[in-house]
Amino acid sequence: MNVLLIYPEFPDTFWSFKHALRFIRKKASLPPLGLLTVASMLPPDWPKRLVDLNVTALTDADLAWADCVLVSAMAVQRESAEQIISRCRKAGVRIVAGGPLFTAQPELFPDVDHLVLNEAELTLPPFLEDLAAGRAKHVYTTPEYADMRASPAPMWQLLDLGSYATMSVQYTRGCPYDCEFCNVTTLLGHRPRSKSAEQIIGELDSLYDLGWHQNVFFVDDNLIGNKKRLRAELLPALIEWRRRKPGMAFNTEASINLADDADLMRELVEAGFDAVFVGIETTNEDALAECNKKLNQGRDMVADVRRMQRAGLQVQGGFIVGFDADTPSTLHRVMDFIQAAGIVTAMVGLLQALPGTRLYDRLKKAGRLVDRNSGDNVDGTTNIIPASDGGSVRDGYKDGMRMLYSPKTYYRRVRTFLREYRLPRFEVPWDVRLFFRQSWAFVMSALKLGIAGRERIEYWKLLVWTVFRRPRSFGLAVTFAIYGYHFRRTCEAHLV
Ligand code: B12
Repeated sequence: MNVLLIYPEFPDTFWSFKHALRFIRKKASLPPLGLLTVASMLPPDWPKRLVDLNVTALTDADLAWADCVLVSAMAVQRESAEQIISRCRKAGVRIVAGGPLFTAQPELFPDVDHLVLNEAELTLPPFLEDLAAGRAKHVYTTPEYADMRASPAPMWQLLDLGSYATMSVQYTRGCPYDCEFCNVTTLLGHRPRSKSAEQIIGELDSLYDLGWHQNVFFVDDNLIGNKKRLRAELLPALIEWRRRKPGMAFNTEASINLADDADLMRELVEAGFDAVFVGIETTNEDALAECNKKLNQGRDMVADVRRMQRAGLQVQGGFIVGFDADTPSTLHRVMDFIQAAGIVTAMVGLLQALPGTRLYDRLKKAGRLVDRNSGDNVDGTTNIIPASDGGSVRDGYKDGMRMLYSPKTYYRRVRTFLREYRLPRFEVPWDVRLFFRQSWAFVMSALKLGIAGRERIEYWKLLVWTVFRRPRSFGLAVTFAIYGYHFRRTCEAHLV
């Protein structure tokens, strides 16, 4: 059975990093980890190929080669996924689909032959068994959650590693909290389930052996969901591992209470983490209560962010506006917070209700949903019909985002961050390819942003400031300049 694994294209959005990737001559920011994991669960003797549409085109020859196509997607990739499905139908290839988009809304995909939903560790084996016996069904689903210790290492060999900016691994799934808008707990449950430290070290080893010595994203919903296990098992193993295999820098996602634990922050940095995405959501206490984000209530979150930055962790923040409890001033307060805390990468989204969430069910019952949502919470659209005041937050959203990423505001924020940040001292072995890529990115940024760009004054001001005040952070300053260009392009061109 020739199996073609296809990953649909991401639209040009905040998280696509498309405009930034050109500077480092990469095509995609992250690999399709779900498909690579599923590939490892298929019979070893089936020939397998991967087509990630973010990296390469899908050709008719690819489809002619395939006996079976496996598609994975999240909601934001829906349009591209629909096109793939229709091409497969025309080519007469059997289609199997799974991942968050299909798990949340299987009824939208009657043309898919087999919807293998939830976690493949549980639903793929019965499907494969039925397929072999010639009685494969249309839908495979389960109310159970998988044991991560039985989850195989992703099949990295299918990737063209050089096309990606970052690799990813997954230590845990699930999150102990219960925020009303989040899809994670519906898909993956409240009890964090983890792989063993040996599994993660094995995955990192195989990436290292394939020549990957750069960034790795731990795509956990909340890495610190089970702190005890993290500190007892994974972190000591990572600290020991990087003594032998230096170079890789890690980033991840965690809840704000990370800032309460100085030892944990120190150990994370020692283990190689230098950045963390935190769901801060809003500074409006009423909105935090509305969405049940209890953890963030009653805190001084600027102080929290600073503690993490001083410990050596860059904080990237997720923010949401458009809650019923929001008022016209909410957006400005959130933006003031972002500036004060020096959160360079701040994803400020309009509240959307994703199918499968408690928010979706509540608003559906109240008759407050419109038909379709884009799945991209940073494009200025929403499927929620506003309560009376919410409308005014939305009216200001577009201008607010443009302001947040305007050169003056953005570069000032970068300086605020660099002032606070204690850059960890990682040993990075000399790598000629990395050196050329970084040099190329610097030259390109100097030409595109420093000479041709409308941010030219801010760009040079930042670099000169960094050379004198934070010389070790020079590379980071160039990276931020490039990110800023991407965010600005996205805000200007794609906010609808
Ligand atoms: C990494 C990640 C990203 C990366 C994507 C990188 C990439 N190339 O895929 C980035 C940072 C770009 C991203 C962005 C966004 N993301 Co995201 N992301 C994740 C995250 C944290 C991990 C995904 C992952 O790699 N998981 C590990 C693999 C092993 O799991 P998996 O893909 O789910 O695969 C398993 C099953 O789903 C299944 N499976 C998957 N594919 C297939 C295919 C077949 C054929 C079969 C049989 C089975 C199967 O088997 C696998 C093993 O069990 C998830 C949360 C999560 N825990 O999954 C959110 C998640 C997928 N993201 C989500 C969202 C909403 C977004 C954003 C809109 C912003 C946001 N609020 O986070 C943007 C949209 C992108 C854009 N605007 O361009 C939602 C998706 C909801 C939905 N219904 O689609 C999730 C679930 C998080 C959430 N808060 O709800 N994201």
